[in-house]
Amino acid sequence: MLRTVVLYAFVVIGFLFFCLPVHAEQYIVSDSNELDKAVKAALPGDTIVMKNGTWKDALIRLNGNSGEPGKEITLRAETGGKVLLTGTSRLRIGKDYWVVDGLRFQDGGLPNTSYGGIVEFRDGSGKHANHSRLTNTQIIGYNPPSKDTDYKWVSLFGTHNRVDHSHFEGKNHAGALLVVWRYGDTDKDRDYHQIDYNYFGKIPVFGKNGAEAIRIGTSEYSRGASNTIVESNLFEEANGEAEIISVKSWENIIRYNTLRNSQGGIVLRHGDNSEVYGNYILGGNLCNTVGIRIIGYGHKVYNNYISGIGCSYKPLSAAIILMNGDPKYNEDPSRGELVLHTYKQARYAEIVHNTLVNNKNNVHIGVGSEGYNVPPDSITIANNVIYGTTAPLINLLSKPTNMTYKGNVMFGAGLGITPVPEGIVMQDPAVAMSGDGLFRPSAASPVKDQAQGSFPYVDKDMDGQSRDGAKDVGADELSASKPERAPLTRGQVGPSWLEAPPAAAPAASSASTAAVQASASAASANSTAPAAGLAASGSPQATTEASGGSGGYTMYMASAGVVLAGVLVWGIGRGRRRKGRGA
Ligand SMILES: [Ca+2]
Ligand SMILES: [Ca+2]
Repeated sequence: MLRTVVLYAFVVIGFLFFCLPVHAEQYIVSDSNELDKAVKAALPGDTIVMKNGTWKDALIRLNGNSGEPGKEITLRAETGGKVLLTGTSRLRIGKDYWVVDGLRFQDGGLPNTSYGGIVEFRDGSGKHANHSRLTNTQIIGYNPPSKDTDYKWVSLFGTHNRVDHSHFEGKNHAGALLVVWRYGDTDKDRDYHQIDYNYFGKIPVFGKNGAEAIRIGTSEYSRGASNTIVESNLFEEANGEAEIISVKSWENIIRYNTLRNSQGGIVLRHGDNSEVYGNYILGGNLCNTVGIRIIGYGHKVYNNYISGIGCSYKPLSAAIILMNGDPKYNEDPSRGELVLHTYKQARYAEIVHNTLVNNKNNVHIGVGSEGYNVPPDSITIANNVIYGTTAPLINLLSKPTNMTYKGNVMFGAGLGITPVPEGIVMQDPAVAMSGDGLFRPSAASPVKDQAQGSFPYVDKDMDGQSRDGAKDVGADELSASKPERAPLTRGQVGPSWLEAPPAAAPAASSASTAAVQASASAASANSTAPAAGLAASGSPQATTEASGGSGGYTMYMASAGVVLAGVLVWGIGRGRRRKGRGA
């Protein structure tokens, strides 16, 4: 009887105990010493709060415990944007399941390469972070004294890390801004990083290679999959060099990004089987702007809207560029020494359902330096709308082999291929500028329902609207359903604490018959809330977290649990003894 009562009490109180919110400690720190102590002490679910103010020359090393799935350890600013990291301050995330939230790097820069980069997802060589996250953070003009000093602003190591809702502006020196580092090409070397809802802005022309906004891999490890996703980022005046996003590995996804007035493009430089879709590339008629440049095998390029590319004829400034291969390229060790740094042949790409409108240069096929004479092969160009006034719409700089054209509608200038191949119809697509500044087909457009062939992965359009049974040619499906996305504005990306400048009004609208799609979606992008104000406390000691109940109460419940466990053990022991006596 007593045992039953004890067990019943245990079940009831134990149930209450486990229903309580998970207790988490909060450490409030005001200098680097306190921060280091808190890092050592923090356990899964805990939060370290950096007090508002200026932190000069701080080296933040997150090298204590790892968090756990759903119980990450968070390092955050007391108030988003109010923790100012200056001088040579930098951050090393060296453990798994950490979240860094709300920091601001400004009024600083690293004097030379011995400092490493600004943010690294590792704490020293080989000590990589996994499943960790940098969010809501800003790095502004954190430049070295000499523009030739090469360091990265964010280096991703490990796997499954995320950089999101952050703001990067004003990088003027050598070195890609954000890099995914790879060390092998096997299945174990897949990265699975996510880079999303960030702002990349005001990167001045650097004048040579090595000033990409994002680079995924290197030629050395370009024969394996990274599986990195770059999505919903906004690039404005990211003019560093010809490659804004440089893909140098297999199986990456580049989608839903907006590139605006940026003198470069999305470049599939190395590796195979990447997908580039649903991007808005708006070149503003600037010189050296690029849409998507393709090298390697098996890429899918679809639902992209590309406009305003180029100012005059340049082979390397066009909406879509298919490069020639270098005959010296060799990725097969059985055929001799590896030569990976040069150009692989472009093969098997599917370039479908894109809309190219008002570009100076549209499609360039077979671009390459002297001696790069392996032309694109087995490329499919299908269901694209090209509307432009500069001839030729397709410029064959080398003669490709085994081209497939299907269902394309092109108009406005000479095609550049005679006779016009089957699969290209020279016909006015009847596009007009819509209220959102994008050229869209009218309801009476001949592109409606006229797509050819089966491309099952194109099940949505550039707006995120479903394709109907008879797909429209181009990136846009005429649809009455609510669009999921539109070209990104600054208010949709970057830190939640950062006030976006007022969005520029879209270009003056001309008469449009596609008004049904004019309303741009304003899907809220920011998923992280700004750090709430905290009670002032200079102590690095653990304080209690508002959502976790009082520490005293937690302590009481923990004690109660221990007592109950003791009672249970006692009860079970009695039961065993009874059984023993009866045997
Ligand atoms: Ca349709
Ligand atoms: Ca649509």
